[in-house]
Amino acid sequence: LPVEHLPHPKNDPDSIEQDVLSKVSYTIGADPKALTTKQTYRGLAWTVRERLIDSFNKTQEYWKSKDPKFVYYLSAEFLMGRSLTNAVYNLGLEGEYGEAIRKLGYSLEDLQDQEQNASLGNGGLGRLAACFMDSIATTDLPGWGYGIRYKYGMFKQGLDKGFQSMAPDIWLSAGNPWEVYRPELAYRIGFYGEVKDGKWIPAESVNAVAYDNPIPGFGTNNVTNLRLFESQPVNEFNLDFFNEGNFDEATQEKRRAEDISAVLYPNDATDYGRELRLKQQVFFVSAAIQDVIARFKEQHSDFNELPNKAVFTMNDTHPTIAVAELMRLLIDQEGLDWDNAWAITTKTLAFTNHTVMPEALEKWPVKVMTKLLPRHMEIISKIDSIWKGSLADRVKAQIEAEPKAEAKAAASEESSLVPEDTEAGEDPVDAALAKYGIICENPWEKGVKLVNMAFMAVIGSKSTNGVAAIHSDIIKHTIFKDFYEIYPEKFQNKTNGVTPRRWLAYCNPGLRELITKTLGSNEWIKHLEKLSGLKQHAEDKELQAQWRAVKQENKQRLAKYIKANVGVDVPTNAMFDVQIKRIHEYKRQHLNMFSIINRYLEIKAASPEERKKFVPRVCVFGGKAASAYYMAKKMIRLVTAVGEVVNNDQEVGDLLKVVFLPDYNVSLAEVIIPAAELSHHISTAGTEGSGTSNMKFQMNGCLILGTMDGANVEIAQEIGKENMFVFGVDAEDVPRLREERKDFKDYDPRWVKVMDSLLAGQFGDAEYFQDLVDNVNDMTKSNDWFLLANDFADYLRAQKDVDELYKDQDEWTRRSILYTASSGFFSSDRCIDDYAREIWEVEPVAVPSS
Ligand code: 26V
Repeated sequence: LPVEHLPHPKNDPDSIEQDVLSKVSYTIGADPKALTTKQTYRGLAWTVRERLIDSFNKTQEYWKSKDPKFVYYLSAEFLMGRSLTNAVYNLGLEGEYGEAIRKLGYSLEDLQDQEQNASLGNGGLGRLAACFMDSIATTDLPGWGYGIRYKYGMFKQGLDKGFQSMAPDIWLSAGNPWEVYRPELAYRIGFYGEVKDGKWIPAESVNAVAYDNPIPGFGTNNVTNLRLFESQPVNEFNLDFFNEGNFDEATQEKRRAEDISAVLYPNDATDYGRELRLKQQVFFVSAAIQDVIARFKEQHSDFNELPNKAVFTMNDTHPTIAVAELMRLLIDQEGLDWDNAWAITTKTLAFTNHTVMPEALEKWPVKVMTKLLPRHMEIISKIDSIWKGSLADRVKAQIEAEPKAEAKAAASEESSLVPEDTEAGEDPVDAALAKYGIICENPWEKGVKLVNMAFMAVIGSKSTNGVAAIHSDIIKHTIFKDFYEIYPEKFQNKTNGVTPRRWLAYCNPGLRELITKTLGSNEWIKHLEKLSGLKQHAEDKELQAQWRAVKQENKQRLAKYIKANVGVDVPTNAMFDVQIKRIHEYKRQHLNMFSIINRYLEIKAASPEERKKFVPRVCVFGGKAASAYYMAKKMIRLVTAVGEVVNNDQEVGDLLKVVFLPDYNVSLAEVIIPAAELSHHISTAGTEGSGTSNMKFQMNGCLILGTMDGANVEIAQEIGKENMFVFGVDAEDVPRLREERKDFKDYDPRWVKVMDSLLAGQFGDAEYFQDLVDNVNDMTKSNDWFLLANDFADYLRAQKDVDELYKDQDEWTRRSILYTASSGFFSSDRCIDDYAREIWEVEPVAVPSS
């Protein structure tokens, strides 16, 4: 076949323009003489798609010829956001496309707003996966992502009289030019049924069908792949049922199958344990592993080679069924024996933990697992009994080695396998097994057994890592203590990073140009450590003035967005103070709100003369609350309720504005972050895995007000702690402070005033806010688990430091430049390189220019 004569797309502006008109006519089916903005976007996107596919094909072909080791990133979430701008810039075609679009009468900005966000994730974990895809492509690593093509992504959030409202995210309604459907690539996934003579006969099956999403790297020819699976019925339609007049049953199999990839679980909080969610997990994990094995077998026959050709990263507990699934496929399908399969599995899988919050560590009821996945449950039981045997032996050996020590005394030792909370008289072996068994009893429901997925992942993989230095340290000594003692070499840290393309170069064009001009080149976009060259210019008044001008322009853009979306006029000479993230008690948006209420009360109490001394602030919030998370929803209402009062108070005027921007998502973050001057990362120390927006704000020269938690600790190291606004208790003091309670009336008088104002109904419905107040005060209830009352006074002290510094704009700007200059370490390119060298053992393979 004369494939060499296939025309490749041409990249000069005229050809692109022609191409867009052709796509608009023949792919979109629109009239090129009367185009809407939306149609133009769609036609344009199709032209970009062709250019992506062109490089994608070359990359995959080249990799196949080289047969390198690949990393496979298994993640239930990929929060990709929009693709157009990112693709055009990463392909290096911004000039050509810019001109072509101008000729069509538009700007890239007009068109990019037409694109729906791909919101296939909840928050930090999903966005991290998306940043990793960008860095894997950019650093030329042979690596693919695997996940689920949810029909409905993260819900759309609205405000209804100040309360969160929810609507489905119908993101595919206008088609999706960024994916390539592969109907011929389908894997069978089984559920239920029974195991007979060691063979599993599923009672229900679906097809996992592939969609490839090409991921372009920046400054490279490489275009890699995010392969997402859709669940389809094996039998589309049952004609027999139909002929009997039973239409519902005729389509039942189809509906049941489609349910699996229908919705992203919006539960960034509790509510685990649903059978459909376990189905989703095994669905995409099994499809991914089958796919990798199929490609492996095209070129190899000896499975002992698999660990040299493939490594899977399990992104949190969601894909950890991979341990049992890989074992099952190797044993039942490929005929390997247990020991051989186990050796391969534990060299091929790696596990990343993203949170220590116990509610988020998935534990599946043995009953659910046995019913849905009987063969997997057999395998898990065997893994569990082998592990328990070895743990018991080690505990016994440890006790025998210290014959005089009582079990209880031994338990208090730092290096004991016996849990610290072992009761007197309890058998220390039983205590260790009960705490660290893969299968263990539900502490809240006697007799109900659970599978601890995180424990299985640690046992079944070659490495376990946390996502920031402090977090990796905490998991070694808390949730995974015994595992760490037995396998210290398995534990690593990989501090998160974010892609500087999307989160600086593309979302903040003004700053991009200024940085490039100052450094004399744009190499920093691919080598972010080069930003450190800005340090020597931090005191340059000329640069400071230009730096401020860029920020001012970005603030104006955000002010316009605020006016258009929530109708509030905000003063752009005020400090833009931002907290955007999922709404959670541990992230403490309410602590921020209490300080805002305090500020409001202080302004109200001040004389007109004193009022002049206040630094005006615009406080911006954004974030979604999980539907079942009662307290998080109240926290949203607290923001809007205070906003309603403050924003309409003539006495306060432009000194304080409080806005909640609904439907926080990736593209909204791209508008907010470049405009922010102060951002809040104020979780109770020890609770936030890493945080990644802190890095995005830092890159964009936004100062940070934060606790010594997650990656804040390392950000403080990079910029110098004295340049960050740090407050609050340290992680190691948290357990003690949680025990040592005092009555809230004994706390700072400003705290008491804030609580009183809420309970007096100064911000509306006092009754509604009662349990929010109780939650951080009432000694008989939650006991202020996240230590808001405790940290409040120090938080106000830090807020005061912020105000003082803002009055000195030169010093503020110097720090802002320093933040950007010190952000090189937090590039996801650095993070991916660390993973590649220290965990994955995968090397770059760059596609040569043809
Ligand atoms: C968190 C929580 C918190 C308490 C209620 C139950 C619950 C359920 C799920 C989660 C999220 C767990 C996974 C996650 O998104 N972790 C985030 O991962 C980011 C990327 O590593 C990291 O920056 C965030 O700190 C971490 O929360």
